[in-house]
Amino acid sequence: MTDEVLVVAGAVLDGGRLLLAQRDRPAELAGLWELPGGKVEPGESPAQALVRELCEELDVSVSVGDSLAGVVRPKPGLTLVAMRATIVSGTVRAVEHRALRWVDADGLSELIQTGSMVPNDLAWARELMGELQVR
Ligand code: DCP
Repeated sequence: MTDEVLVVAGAVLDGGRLLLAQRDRPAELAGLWELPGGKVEPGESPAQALVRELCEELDVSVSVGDSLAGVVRPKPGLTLVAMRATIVSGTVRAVEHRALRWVDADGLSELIQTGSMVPNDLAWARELMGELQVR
């Protein structure tokens, strides 16, 4: 179905920290933090889409790993998945976001507790907290 939208988000973990990006749009999400990513385009695999989106949004090349467990269906026709991504070249910069930050477990916890995460991304919060805490 052409009106089914799949969004892939990247869990970029490096040295015990997770990369989060602060949205600049739309108004209801502006200022909130997310796993960067975007819509899978026709003909792309989710992994290919994530490579493209993180190049566009963060100006880095990534290799894509496995998926996180959570699958989010916030409304009919929209599905979000998250995949691990490792930076293979470049240094992240906020091309389309308001800001970027690397968080440890405490940093992620604070953003969750203050309502500063994009709501859909809370589906991955527990798994990501677990990863950050074991390090
Ligand atoms: N989204 C989300 N959590 C993320 C990434 C995206 O909840 N970590 C949501 C926000 C939007 C939808 O998914 O409702 C699409 O995300 P983007 O706007 O980031 O995707 P694109 O950049 O591909 O969209 P467009 O090109 O249309 O601007």
